[in-house]
Amino acid sequence: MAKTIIVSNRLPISLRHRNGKFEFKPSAGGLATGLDSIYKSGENIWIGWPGNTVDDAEQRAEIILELHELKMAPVFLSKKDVEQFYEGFSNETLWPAFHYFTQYMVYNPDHWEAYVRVNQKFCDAIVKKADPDDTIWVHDYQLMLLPQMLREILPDATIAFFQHIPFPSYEIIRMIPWRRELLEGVCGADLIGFHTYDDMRHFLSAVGRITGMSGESGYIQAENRIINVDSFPMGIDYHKFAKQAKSRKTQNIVKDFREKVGDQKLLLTIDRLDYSKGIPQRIHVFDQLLKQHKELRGKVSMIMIVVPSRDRVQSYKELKEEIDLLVGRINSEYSTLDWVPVHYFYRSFPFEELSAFYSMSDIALVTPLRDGMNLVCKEFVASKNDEKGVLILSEMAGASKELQDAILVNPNDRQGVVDAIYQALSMDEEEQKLRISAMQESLKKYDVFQWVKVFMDRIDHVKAKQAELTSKDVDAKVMNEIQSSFKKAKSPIFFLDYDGTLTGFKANPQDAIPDAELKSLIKELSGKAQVVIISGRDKDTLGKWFKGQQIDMIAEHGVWVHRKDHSLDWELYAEVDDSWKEDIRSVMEYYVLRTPGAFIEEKHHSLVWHYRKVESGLGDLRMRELFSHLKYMARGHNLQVLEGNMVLEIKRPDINKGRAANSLMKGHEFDFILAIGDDWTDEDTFKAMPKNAYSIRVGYAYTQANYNIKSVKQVRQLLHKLAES
Ligand code: GDG
Repeated sequence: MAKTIIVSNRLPISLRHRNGKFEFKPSAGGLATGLDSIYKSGENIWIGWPGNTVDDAEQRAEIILELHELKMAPVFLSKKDVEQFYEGFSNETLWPAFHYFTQYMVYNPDHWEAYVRVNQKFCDAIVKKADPDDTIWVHDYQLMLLPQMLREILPDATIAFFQHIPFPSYEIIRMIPWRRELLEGVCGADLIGFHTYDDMRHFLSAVGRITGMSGESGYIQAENRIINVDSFPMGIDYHKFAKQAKSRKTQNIVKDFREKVGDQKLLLTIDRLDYSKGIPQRIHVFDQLLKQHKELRGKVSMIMIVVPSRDRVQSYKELKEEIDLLVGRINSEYSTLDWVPVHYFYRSFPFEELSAFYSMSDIALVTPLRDGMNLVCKEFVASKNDEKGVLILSEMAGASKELQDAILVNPNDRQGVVDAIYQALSMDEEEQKLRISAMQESLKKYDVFQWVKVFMDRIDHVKAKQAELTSKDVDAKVMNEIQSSFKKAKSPIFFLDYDGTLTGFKANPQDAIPDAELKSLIKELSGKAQVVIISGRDKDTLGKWFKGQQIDMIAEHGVWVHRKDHSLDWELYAEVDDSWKEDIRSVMEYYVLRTPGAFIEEKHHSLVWHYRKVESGLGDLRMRELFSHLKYMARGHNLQVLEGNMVLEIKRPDINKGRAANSLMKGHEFDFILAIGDDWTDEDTFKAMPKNAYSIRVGYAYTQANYNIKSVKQVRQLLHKLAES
């Protein structure tokens, strides 16, 4: 049976070296708790770095055995790997970039090389354990290249990726020299998750702009499959926090702590040591509060827990020194013999003590400058069994999208945060209860188990969607079937669209000239079948490009036809009334003036507004505006507005490729019909085809055609196969 493999940089344990022996300490982090039921069941397994370097082969073997018992497998990293991959590229390039701290970004090619090397190490370790149809769920920014590396070796595996930290705007991503590799790496996955909608939309925009892959409604169209990108806000193990806060052990600690600090309002802050958390800014805020509200001195204290983290990275070392200095300064300025403004702890606490801090504090001050989600604020709310307490939360934390009943603040607005604390200190109990209970309801419902469930369900959904599309794929078997049916045929006909079908798109449409290979392919085919090029292009271009070929051509979606055995050059296939054009052209021109790079193409029966060369984003925006403008006008003229590949076309609805193909076939018997196209205009052709025809759409989009084919390259492969039959 297929199994699930969880992969993260760190395993949910810590490996410690003590008295010449190794010890494992399980981590009770949110992710580990949420995924507990997954990796501990059946044959499932968690693969990652155990968090310490081990060079001795014997010790490694011992660790592998012990971890095996815990349903884990280690990826061993060398000291150099840790320095360059983890501390280097992950924490000195990606972390600052993704949290908008571009001033801390390091661009070091050696670090990048190490990042590639270590992602490969992970890949090798996984491949050793994985079966071809397993589900592999990769976590976080340290492993962005892994999904694609895995895809190459395990093409049929189900691969998912979740990023726990923010995904920034394209403006930041473009600064990273290895941006394309990173995005293509992640796009090896079938499902890509982020905490918030903003993260996912930034990701989609970066993928579109940097890799050129198009996307719509959270789906990226990769070459041979669709990829779903979605938002999955992570929750906590709500009941664990609620239960612990109620426990006798924690309540005894609360009593003890409370006695020690005396009758104080307590303001709690808990973070890993990180510049993204806004710790120094918070001390400045507290200082300002005590300056402005002298009456609060002696009555309010801040409990500040900073958990040591990444302290070998230079910017973290400096941050630690800054915090030490600021705490020293504020305490020396305001302390009295029986009151200290800031109780500062640079260490981590056991769970029951952490719970006691949550439980006894009146206010949680969670003011990161950027945070993917932030679980501390959720844990504080879950620990408030009496529903008393106030959460002050930064708008820059992903959690702020859910916890609208917190007092939301901009952490850069110092006075705003001071006022928020003052508001929190004066908030009556009734309001506190209303706010806390509303947040509790939501946190109970969307807990970490629900998060895992929704994510895993979504993986199934994407796979089902992919299967639906690939069930129609022109694979080797289908190619052989088409070939043998073609071989038997006495009067075969091919309807071939041009752009996006026989040749790829070019920024300038006039540059998409048929290459030598295509010309000779068409020549060979036309010796064996009736070949019809059926395109939206104007007749002059088609005529010039295929001059001398023994083929039929349908231009402008069926306005014009050129028959190979007729003496007439081009024959008008549809009566055209173009009195509508003037009105529409003036509107389109207005949008050209406002949109550098856009241009109008006039065809016999239609007007086309092109935006392929417009700055991405702006082009879409203007197209939408023009679309609604034209739709309104189209009604009066009985016209049809259609969205194509970077074009908007307005035309008469009764002129289409399907109608033209039908007229061309009328009165003839064909025993083999093949129609290939790539966009909505070809759907008319597909619809018009008789049941026994082979209709194929290029790309894995929904279609009326019987089949989908991957790309132009595969179309040519198929046609070569038929030409050689
Ligand atoms: C990343 C993203 C995202 C803290 N002090 C102690 C302690 N903790 C625990 C808390 C909490 C966890 O550490 C911190 O989690 P956060 O979510 O707040 O922050 P990051 O570590 O930066 O996590 C973040 C998260 O991934 C999940 O996707 O929310 O945005 O940056 O669970 O309880 N635990 C114990 N003692 C302590 O002293 N036992």
